[in-house]
Amino acid sequence: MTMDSDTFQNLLTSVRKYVNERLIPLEKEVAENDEVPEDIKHEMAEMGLFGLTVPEEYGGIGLTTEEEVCVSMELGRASPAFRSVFGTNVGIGSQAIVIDGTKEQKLRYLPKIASGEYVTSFALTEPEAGSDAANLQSTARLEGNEYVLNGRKRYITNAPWADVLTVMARTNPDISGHGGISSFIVERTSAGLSFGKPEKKMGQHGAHVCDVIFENCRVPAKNLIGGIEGQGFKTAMKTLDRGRLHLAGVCVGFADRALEVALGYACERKQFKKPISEFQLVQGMLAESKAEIYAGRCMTIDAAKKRDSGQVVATEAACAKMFTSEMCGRVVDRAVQIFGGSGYIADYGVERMYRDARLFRIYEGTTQIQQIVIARNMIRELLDIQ
Ligand code: COS
Repeated sequence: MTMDSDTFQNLLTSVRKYVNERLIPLEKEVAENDEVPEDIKHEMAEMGLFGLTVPEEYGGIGLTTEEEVCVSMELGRASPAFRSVFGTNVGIGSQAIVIDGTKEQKLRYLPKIASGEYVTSFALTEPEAGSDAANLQSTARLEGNEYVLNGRKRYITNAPWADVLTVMARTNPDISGHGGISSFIVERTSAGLSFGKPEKKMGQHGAHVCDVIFENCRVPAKNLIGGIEGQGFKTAMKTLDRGRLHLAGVCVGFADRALEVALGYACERKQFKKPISEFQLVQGMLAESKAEIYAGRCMTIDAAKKRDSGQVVATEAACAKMFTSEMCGRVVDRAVQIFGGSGYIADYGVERMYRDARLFRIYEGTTQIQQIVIARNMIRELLDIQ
């Protein structure tokens, strides 16, 4: 169900206020401590942020994709670590259940995901299967009324404190490609489940990733997502389509913030007896950034609208993720350039933004994977017509 426009505008306004007044002032502290304070997590739960995309009948806010990307553009303005607190619940951690879960699975898990009682993770990537997701090697063998999972997942966001993970594993070892993969809901308390140590990362401090290890991990058969084996890869791809749009919104928001910071500095900083914003080469950087952010915003909203109208948006989601993450990298790079020497110094903040933005081009599918998705879909469409 779509929210009425006044209620939605109120939500956007309160998220923007929260980002400006509460989150942005805490960015430095979060980066230095590598930790988002507990009270922030509680406030986010109270605001309903964990349940943005969970349907209302399961306790969430049930935003449309278009509404979701508008919210992610607001949230994206703050350090990505903040969004990461609830980002997996809103995006890839919950959507496999929302999109393909059985009624029973939805009833059991979604209300707790929406309230923030359960934090979720999406466990697809493995040490030997990152971009080539259909080649994953983790196994799930049916024994009585349980699946026994073995394998290792890598760089799993929020895994250090995830209560529930959606996990892709191979139920049929005779099928080497995507057809042998199924997806599961795995609870943290499952016997045989353990976690690696949190990784030290280049940026996005405060957001944590680690390995997830399955050693004869026992999962009830009823936790097979959708109750059908062999559908796990497609569930993951559909989940990523929505996740990539969410992330595109985040990239637009983050780029917008970087430009705001760069513009403010350019108007303040004087060289040759006048603000550097009066120099046309600086203006060129500001103008290019503005136009690119506008393009990214329009593209993301258009793709989200198409998804809401029922269209398959694998191509559009890949275009939006690719364009906005690359665009964000360029905008943040220009922000550093406008700051000059200060851009390289930690105290000014843009140095952190530069490191934080680098991950956007990698996670939820690298730019090169988005290119493959886009090109292949174009070729398939052409061959279908012929
Ligand atoms: N929605 C629904 N179904 C989809 C789909 C989508 N978005 N994308 C692919 N499928 C289906 C295909 O239609 C195909 O089904 P059929 O065989 O029944 O026709 C099946 O899934 C396999 O698709 P495909 O042949 O394209 O799979 P490949 O293994 O060749 O490649 C890529 C798929 C490379 C695109 C995929 O592995 C991928 O996205 N990798 C990156 C993973 C990623 O983003 N990792 C980041 C970590 S998760 S945060």
